[in-house]
Amino acid sequence: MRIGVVWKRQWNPHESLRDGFNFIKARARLSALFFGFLLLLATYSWIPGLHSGYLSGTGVRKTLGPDPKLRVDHSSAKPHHPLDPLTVQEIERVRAILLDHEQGFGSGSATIHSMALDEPDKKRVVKWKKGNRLPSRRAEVLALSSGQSHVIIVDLDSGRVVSDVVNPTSGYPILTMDDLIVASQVALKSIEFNRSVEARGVKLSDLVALPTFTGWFGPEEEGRRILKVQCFTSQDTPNYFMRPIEGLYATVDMDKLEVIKIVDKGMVPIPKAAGTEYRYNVQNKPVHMDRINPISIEQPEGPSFLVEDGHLVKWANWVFHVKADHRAGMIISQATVRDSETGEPRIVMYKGFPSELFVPYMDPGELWRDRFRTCGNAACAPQRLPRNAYYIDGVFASPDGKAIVQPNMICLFERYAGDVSWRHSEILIPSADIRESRPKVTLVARMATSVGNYDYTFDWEFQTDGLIRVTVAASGMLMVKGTPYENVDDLGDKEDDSGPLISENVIGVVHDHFITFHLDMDIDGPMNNSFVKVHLEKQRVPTGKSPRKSYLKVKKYVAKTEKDAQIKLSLYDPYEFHIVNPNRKSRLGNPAGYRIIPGGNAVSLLDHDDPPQIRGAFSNNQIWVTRYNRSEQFAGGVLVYQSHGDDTLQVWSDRDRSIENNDIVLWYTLGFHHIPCQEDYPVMPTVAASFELKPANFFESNPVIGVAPIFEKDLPVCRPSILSNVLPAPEDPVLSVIFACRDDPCPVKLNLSAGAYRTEEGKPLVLEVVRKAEQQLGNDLSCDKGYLPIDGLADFNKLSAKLTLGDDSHAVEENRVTGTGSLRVGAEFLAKHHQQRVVFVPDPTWGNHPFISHWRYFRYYDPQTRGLDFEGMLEDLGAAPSGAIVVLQSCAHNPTGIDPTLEQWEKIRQIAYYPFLIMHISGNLDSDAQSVRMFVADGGECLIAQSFAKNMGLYGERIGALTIVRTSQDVARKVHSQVLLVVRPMYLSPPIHGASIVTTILKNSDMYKDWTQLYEAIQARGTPGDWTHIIKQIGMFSFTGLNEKQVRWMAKEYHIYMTYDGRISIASLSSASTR
Ligand SMILES: [Cu+2]
Repeated sequence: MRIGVVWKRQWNPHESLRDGFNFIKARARLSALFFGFLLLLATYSWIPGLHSGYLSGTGVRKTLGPDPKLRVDHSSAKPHHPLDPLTVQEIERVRAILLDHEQGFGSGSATIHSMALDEPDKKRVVKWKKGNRLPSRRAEVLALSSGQSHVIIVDLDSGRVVSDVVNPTSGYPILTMDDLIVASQVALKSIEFNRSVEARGVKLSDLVALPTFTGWFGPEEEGRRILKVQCFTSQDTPNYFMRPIEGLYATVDMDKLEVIKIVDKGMVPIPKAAGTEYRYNVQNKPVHMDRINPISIEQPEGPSFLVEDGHLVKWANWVFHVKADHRAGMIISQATVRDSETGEPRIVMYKGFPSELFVPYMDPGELWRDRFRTCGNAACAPQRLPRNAYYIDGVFASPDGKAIVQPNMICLFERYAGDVSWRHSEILIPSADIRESRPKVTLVARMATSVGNYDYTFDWEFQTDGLIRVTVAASGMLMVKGTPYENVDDLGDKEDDSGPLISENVIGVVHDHFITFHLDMDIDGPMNNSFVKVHLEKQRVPTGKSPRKSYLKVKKYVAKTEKDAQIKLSLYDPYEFHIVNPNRKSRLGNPAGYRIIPGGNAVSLLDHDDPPQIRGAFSNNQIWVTRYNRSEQFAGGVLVYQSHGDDTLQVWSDRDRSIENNDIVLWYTLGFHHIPCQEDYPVMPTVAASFELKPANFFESNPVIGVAPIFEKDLPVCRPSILSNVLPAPEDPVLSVIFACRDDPCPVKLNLSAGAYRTEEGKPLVLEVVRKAEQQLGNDLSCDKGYLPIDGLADFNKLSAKLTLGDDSHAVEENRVTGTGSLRVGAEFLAKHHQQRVVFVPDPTWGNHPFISHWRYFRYYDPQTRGLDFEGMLEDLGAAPSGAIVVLQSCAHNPTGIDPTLEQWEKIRQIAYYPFLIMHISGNLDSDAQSVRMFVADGGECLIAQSFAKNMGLYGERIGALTIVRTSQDVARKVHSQVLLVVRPMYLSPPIHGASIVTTILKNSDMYKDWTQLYEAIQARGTPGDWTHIIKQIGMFSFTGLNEKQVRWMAKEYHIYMTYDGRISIASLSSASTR
């Protein structure tokens, strides 16, 4: 694995990689400026250093935690603890002091490569208690000036630079953002380099240039800071890592800003873009597995931990300090656990952090041989972690000394996965049913970081039994190499040494990962710690004493000096490794201790005289113990970039200082070999490795014996619903508009979706004739509230059929008409008794109309002409299978408002085999009903559904009528009996009130006249406005022609809601709302 980072000049961690990618492309098009780079062999560091941080310009940006309560105002933050990181104000003050100290910082000739708290002496920190004055605050600055690496100590209390020394060891400080940008720019200014890119058919606008860090390989590269720039193409993919331009790179002198060398080893096919996509929303690869239901840990009573003053974490029996660090990522300090007998806080570890990372690639080629250490300038990705998480920001300095806030860099959360801390079931005591167990709930401090091609997660997990587990997980993109071959069979004996073929033209280069942790263990105090090797030694049983031949015996060896503690792990020579405090004994006389328990691990097999291994020498052993030395923090040395390996853990340990009964530091190197395989393409599933720090005779007994189990009564009810597999219904175009409008807090909003008449005040309009009918019903004491028969009010059925078919209808006269209910009853009846189940509905139609599962659209609306697509309609209906049911709206088509002419109706009548007519009638009955009556006139059969919602304004009464016209009285009778069977399980007996109102109006000639002449009455009163829609209906709905996107935009920007097909109802408008 190698690590790379894609950077943008205006760096914003909230933007996705894709944004960065587009940015790169855009910038590349503009100026052939490329910000991608690959970070290799730099100092280990986890934040970017760039000029424009969050704090430049408009002021301090606050943390964007998921919980608004967690927001921190960094502009006024103050330190509370001696180990608290530099605050924004302190960073700005250091910057001001440096500007006074050295003019180069103002002119740009001196650059800040890192700035962090210069931690006070350990003794002072250990003595410090809350409420005491803080020890003087100091900053340590690593800067490059005139080609020399300066270590500058700034005292914030006195406002002075107290020391400025040139670092005596080899190497350079962490590269800055500008270094990386400049390296790309320098390479891309080279005509020769660009020509080589274009010769490969790669457009410069698709080019991603990544500066790759260089190692140190002797005199040729001595005395100058260099970077190598490698290229990828981003054509048709955000995953350019899988599309390397193999065999081409440029070496750049970072101080002279010139290309030293361009290497072009000839064309190697660039791997294809297909199959490299990994974004969920973009890829459409089928997933051949069942869906996993959403899962989450919830803490209804909130988290059990407390974060005091921003960095001090208190949880269960633990207290520790946590902070973000520009180089280590996350530092845990002063981890203290409470004694299980006395409650006394006991220090376990003074400081723990990942100290160095080493990733050698197994390709000795010139470009690849350098790629062996991947550290540096990683972007700490804003974390998307468990919902019960608490977030802590990082505050850092940019190369010009300005403060940068990295939000949500660290997160804390409690973890419980049903695991058991301890358990026992007792079966041999029959009288007692003993089943004891304790849950394993842990607290995790996590830092996740995007390091270009790789994403790393570092977890420090604290257990109540005193154990600390450290886990490193890596995922992301492999660094791959282009190859001409597409199949292993083509390779033959030409097999690439550097790794296996993992996709067509893609070699996954074999590499190792090593991460060395600095673990400053202070068991019960900083002094008096010893490192004990607890050896399991095989003993022979003396002949004849026992049938057993051998057994294992524990022998302890206390390491005297550092060389005694250079440990290479071996399964065949097993040891436990303890850090003990011989001065703190348990009641039984055992020294209090902690042991380090290695997890799966790997060792570096490179020769010790191989230059990468000289610099990565901290991986020579898996365990080291050194005498505490304030300056020995980073296992690869202060300056790692191009260093000669003269300041590593190996060098310090070889001093062989005494470590017995002293202040000592434990180092642990965790590693794995990585032989890539096909599953690592195009993105690698997470691999993880861990180790543990576990109490050994530290407590008097099991410290969690008295912890409460989890009681059922304390848990939230969380039972799977038998309906949990029900998928959410697709969005209903009308209902969702109504809900969206209802939930819109804007006081001025307009819902144009509902097609119901409204008064000026926006209230539903009640016709006067309806009021009159209700009064009459109210006064008629013979009216009761008894059940209606299943087929409803006989008068209502007859009158509504007459209304539809006309007074002189033959069908009515000949008793060929039956009916009750309306659309839904008709649909159910057809579903049960009609052979041909296919239903044709107009495209578009009202959302309730596709009422049977087998429905199809016929063409109706032509968006080009905004009129009827009559040709299309005839064509579709002509092709319908014999007996197909055709749903037709008799007039005032919903939602388009467009109707066929009478001539067109006649043609439709001739081909629509089985019409189900939806009747819209209004003031002008006879003309509205004309189309319907045409279908019945020649003795044809049909179903007619009519509603009294709109024409009488009886929306809430839910009153409608189904009229079924048959060819004979006999058929009509049989149909009627079956319709009743349909009705019975649906609603048994229809509601009485609406039917009574309608019947009253239709029976009473005066009221009937009032109703049918509503339009005339309005006109006679001189009511302003055009009321012709009452008689035409056409115009109540209007098709605006807006598409769904435009409709959503109208709702968002102007709070005007309409159905997503762009239909509006004129009836929803009033003079107030149109203002
Ligand atoms: Cu790897």
